[in-house]
Amino acid sequence: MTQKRVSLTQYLVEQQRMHGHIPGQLRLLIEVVARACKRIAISVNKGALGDVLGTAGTENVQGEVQKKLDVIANEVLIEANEWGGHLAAMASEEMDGIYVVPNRFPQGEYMLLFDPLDGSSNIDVNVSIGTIFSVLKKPEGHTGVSEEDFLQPGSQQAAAGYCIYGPQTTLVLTVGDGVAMFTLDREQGSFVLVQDDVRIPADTKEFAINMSNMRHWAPPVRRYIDECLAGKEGPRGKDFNMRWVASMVADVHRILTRGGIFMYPWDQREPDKPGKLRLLYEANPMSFLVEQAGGAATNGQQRILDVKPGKLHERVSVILGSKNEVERVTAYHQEAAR
Ligand code: AHM
Ligand code: MG
Repeated sequence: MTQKRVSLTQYLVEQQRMHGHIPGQLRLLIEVVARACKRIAISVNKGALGDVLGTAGTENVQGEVQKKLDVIANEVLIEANEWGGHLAAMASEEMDGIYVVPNRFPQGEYMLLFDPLDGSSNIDVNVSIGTIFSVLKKPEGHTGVSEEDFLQPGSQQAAAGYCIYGPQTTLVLTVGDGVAMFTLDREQGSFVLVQDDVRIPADTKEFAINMSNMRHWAPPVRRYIDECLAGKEGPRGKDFNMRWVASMVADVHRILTRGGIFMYPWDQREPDKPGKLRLLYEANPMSFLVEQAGGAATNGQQRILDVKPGKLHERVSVILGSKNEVERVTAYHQEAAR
């Protein structure tokens, strides 16, 4: 007997029916984001044949050179999402301010944030990249929408996820009731459920960090990595393995699949910045997914989902993944602070 296949649409309808916690507008939003990701996947796969590699010749608000695919993915997500009536506004790594849904379309109650193409440095070298997204509800009690409305802690997210463009194109989603993974069936053109209730093991022997920054790290991060590197003979009494893809989506995907710890901590190169990664559309959605899969995510001091953002493109130090390891690094930070 062939196994019954569950599409993303069916999954969402059944979740809504069973738990009633996916309102119609949110379901539409997720379906539209998934459709946009399919379009982005097509561009990614074409590569040089689609003339999508290389730089766009522009810079984003963070002073980073934009790749053609950064710009294309941003446009695809906006075009797909602006007319459905499910959104009030959008914000993106690639746009300075918020994008308010134009007056000619109805305004919805949700707000969408995204990093349209995460892992930009990997685009031209044919290594896994992805789209990260976070969904917030527009605060009630006032008409219109402003940047201020986006400055909610990650614990308020209604949904979050990413789509990884790797050997397979896989959409990973949480609506606050566990984590599910859907792989794109290209012949059918639909995302098919491949894993429900994803769990991250609490312990791990694998860490992910950009080791070339070691000399710039704060002492608690150095201490943790030194202990891992000391292996069986060191205080941890076991050997560790290292991975660093330089696409957060790929590193997080591995952690959701087999455990591990990912860190992009504060470092001395830019002491005034809390970290490299952005809170609202990188750290928050990934932290929501990781917590929903039984892992943990902190900035060394506190749970990332409890951080109250001060601005749209705020950065944050990120430590996430297998619970016991994240708690260990966080404890090292707390000890150092005392
Ligand atoms: P991007 O959103 O511009 O691609 O930058 C974020 C990426 C993350 O995906 C990844 O973890 C990190 O930057 C890699 O940084 P580095 O090149 O410093 O190792
Ligand atoms: Mg990114």
